[in-house]
Amino acid sequence: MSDNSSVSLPSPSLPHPSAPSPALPSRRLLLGSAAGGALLSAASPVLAAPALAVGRKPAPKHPAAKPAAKPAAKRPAAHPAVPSDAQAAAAIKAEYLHGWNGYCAKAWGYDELKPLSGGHNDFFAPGHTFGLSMVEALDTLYVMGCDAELARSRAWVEAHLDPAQDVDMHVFEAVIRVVGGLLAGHLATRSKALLTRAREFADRLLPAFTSSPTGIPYTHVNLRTGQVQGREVPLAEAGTNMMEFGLLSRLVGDSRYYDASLRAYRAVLARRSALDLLGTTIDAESGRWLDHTSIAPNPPADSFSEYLWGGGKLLNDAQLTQWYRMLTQAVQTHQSDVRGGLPWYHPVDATTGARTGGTVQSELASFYAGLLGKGGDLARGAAYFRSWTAVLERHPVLPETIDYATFGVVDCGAQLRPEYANSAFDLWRLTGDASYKAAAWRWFENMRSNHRVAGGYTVIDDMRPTRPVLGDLTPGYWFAENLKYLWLMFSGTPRFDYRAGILSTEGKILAGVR
Ligand code: DMJ
Repeated sequence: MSDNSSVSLPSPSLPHPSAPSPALPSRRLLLGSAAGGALLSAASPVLAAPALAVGRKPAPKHPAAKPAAKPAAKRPAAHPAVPSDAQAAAAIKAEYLHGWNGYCAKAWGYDELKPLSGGHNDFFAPGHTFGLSMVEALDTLYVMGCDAELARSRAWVEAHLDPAQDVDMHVFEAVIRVVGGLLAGHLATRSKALLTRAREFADRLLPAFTSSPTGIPYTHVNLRTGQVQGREVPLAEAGTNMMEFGLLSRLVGDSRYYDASLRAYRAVLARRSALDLLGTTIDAESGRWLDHTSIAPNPPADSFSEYLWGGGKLLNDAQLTQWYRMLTQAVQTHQSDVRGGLPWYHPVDATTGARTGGTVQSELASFYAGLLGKGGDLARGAAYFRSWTAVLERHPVLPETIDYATFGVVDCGAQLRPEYANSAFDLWRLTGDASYKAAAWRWFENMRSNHRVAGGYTVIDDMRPTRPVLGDLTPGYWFAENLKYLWLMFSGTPRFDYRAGILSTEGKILAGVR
């Protein structure tokens, strides 16, 4: 993908909670604020990770205003010893609570924490809160046995979460984060109020689907008025709703949510090329492709096929599974690349199959290793996981985007993302292979060494310098995903059914919570 401009995402018509990567389009690249702040000790009560700021002054109260010198980024440890499961689980939980306590202390009731400045961030719209980090955290708190924290969050959500705010809501993010979070919270706690709230949200999101002539959802809908906007729809946003909407339909006995999701899938799949490939962006009103590039498994295509597999599994729907297999086969046939024995995926013109770009890959694509494994192709999944592990051998944390021909950094952010750990979890669950636990532990150590600050965990704006430039944000998904995958791998918690559990793209446990 030498010429990434060929796959650039059309600008959304509304202010977007995500910002485009300079190299690959990303609908979920959350921005931290300007650099600043000092990394503090990464010590944990159980496993003393090396302190990073020996002799350093504590972080100033508002470091964003005046970037502080930071200690050197921890280079990847050769292969750190993996502690016992019990020790690892305790360390993982301690770090989760470190982030959680930061949120509670400085951003309680708001969407997201800014752990350096002690401020907060409105994820969906300025001046509006959905208590996003709490919603994202509900089922993680449950499986970690943090019952007091869960009760407090549940009470806030039940009392204060308002699904009728005058907000132009980003439908994709609202479905995977809010509807999914509420459903997972309901399954974990049996709270009827959480299920009711999930349904209220879904009802207010539905006009994005039902008022679309094709059934492909508009990107935004006003929760209060039902007014829709955003007809240029990235592929993943057209399809990443089946797991939440299908489950909701089943739980409340109302097929409208499942039907809306299926109609959107049908509309997109009917427009696949003769090669069974899909483009990147589609017009919700005309059904025409606005960008013919097949960019999977990179964003913004990534979770479109993830939800065909997940929906098929969760809803026992053979049609969805069959679509997953068809699209996956096409991507393997037309987009596979191999460098140094490692598999990668390059973009092609969906109609002709001609290669349209060079060798750029988004970190977000690393989820695909686990998906390939779950979809039945363990060999390819394991090989793609090795590709990303090789990148981690080179860099202390995974950059947002790399050039897979050189492993060079293309986008130097590191947005505290969970995809590599997600794949480690999926592949470990499928195989029982301890090497995935070792890989996940190493990833955890690198995260703890590089993203931990006194106030919680934060994104990195530039991971290239030996003293990385920190951003100032704990993304909501950090509470849903990163440490949940690790916890489930090491804790052996009885609160999760390891055989039957099914998680959404946002790490929500939509089946198998006990
Ligand atoms: C999360 O919002 C979800 O995992 C999504 O599907 C892709 N990745 C982001 C975090 O990186």
